[in-house]
Amino acid sequence: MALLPILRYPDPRLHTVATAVAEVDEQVRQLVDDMLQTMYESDGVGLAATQVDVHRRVIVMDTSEQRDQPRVLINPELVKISDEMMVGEEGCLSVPTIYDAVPRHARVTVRALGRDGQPYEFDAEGLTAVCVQHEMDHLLGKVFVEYLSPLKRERIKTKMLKKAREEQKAR
Ligand code: GNR
Ligand code: NI
Repeated sequence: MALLPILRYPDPRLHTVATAVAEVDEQVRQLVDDMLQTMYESDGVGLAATQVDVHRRVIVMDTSEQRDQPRVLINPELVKISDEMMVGEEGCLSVPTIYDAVPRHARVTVRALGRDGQPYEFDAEGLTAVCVQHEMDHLLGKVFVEYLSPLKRERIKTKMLKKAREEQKAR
């Protein structure tokens, strides 16, 4: 297992479109395990491979209270989405300290491959539905701040660059 460094917005690599996994082999299982460790260590509810600079369609999530229900989504697809939308406060490990409202489908049905390479489906609502949509956006190169106004996005960009400079100085 290994802790992986997480890319920070506005890193241009966050806008890379991930490609499908052809086969769930040992290398993919290693990536999944490293991503799970990184997600738990960072107290995130989800992590997309894009965020650790691996541009394959791989997501890990755990939206359980006890943080003991890891989910692995390889080549995820939304097979059903509700017309009903909801707006929740989102954050992102790639945009630390920033939280804002994003509209999402209230309910989704997801099909994906698990860590064992077998296809499975599940219905999600609430935080799990939000998280699936947030993570699938990452795989398309999209960060949640892109749903905000250009003015807010510019302010966030400036704040993140300043924060990165200060962290650099402190090292
Ligand atoms: O940890 C996370 N929390 C969160 C809260 C509300 C909506 C989405 C998320 S995902 C985020 C982890 C992350 O950045 N995943 O890409
Ligand atoms: Ni994120």
